[in-house]
Amino acid sequence: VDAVPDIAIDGRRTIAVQKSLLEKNAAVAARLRARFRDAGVFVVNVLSSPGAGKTELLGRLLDEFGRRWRCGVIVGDLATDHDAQRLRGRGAPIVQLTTGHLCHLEASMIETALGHLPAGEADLLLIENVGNLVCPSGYDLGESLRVVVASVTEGEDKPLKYPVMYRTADLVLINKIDLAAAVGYDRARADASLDPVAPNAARFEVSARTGAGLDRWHDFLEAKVRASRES
Ligand SMILES: Nc1nc2c(ncn2[C@@H]2O[C@H](COP(=O)(O)OP(=O)(O)OP(=O)(O)O)[C@@H](O)[C@H]2O)c(=O)[nH]1
Ligand SMILES: [Mg+2]
Repeated sequence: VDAVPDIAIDGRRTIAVQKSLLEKNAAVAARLRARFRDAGVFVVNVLSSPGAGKTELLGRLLDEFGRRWRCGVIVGDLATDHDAQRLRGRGAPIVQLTTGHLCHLEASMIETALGHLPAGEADLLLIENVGNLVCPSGYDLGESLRVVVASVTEGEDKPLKYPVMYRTADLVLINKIDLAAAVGYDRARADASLDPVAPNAARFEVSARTGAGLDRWHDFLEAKVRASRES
């Protein structure tokens, strides 16, 4: 997790509190990471702006893996259980976290949510974070893989405008590629925005709607899960 830079707003400095919150979160995340490692659980934290397609992509993933792997899903939203309802019946238990005013998930919430998943750990735990390109980036959830979903309808410059989020990504899924022509998506400009902030993150173009590109993403994930089991 990146250290939060010291920022003066109207001459006041509030960052010390943020730092201590992040330190507390990091300690819980470290505990979670050890627990997941001991239990052999591979954990994916999925982040994006609202509506980029996190739930749709997770639904597709469950359709592929839900009956082959023991999956569990934790979804976070400010309000409603809409995402949990969409994901139910696809081969995995779902826990919906509603955060009220909080714009991100924290490691302690994941610890609590684990108590609501069936006994015996999963092979693959999927976490859908609250839709937000800013707040969730600083909060480690003990994950093995951090996936940022960028949809083509958001504008190609978003990685440059929200660099902290993209800097933490292990993988960027460029979703809604079926709409690329309709919105005049400029691939070269998108790459030029991603290159400075996420040079080492894998990038796949996908469409959760049509299924285009999903095989590559699913194969990538399967290889990661298998590699983590062998290590
Ligand atoms: N055309 C198209 N629409 C998509 C695609 N993926 C998702 N959508 C649509 O985009 C809308 C938002 O998708 P969600 O899966 O709810 O997005 P989300 O990131 O989970 O949204 P929040 O949880 O609210 O942050 C829905 O109407 C989806 O059907 C895609 O690949 N192509
Ligand atoms: Mg969602």
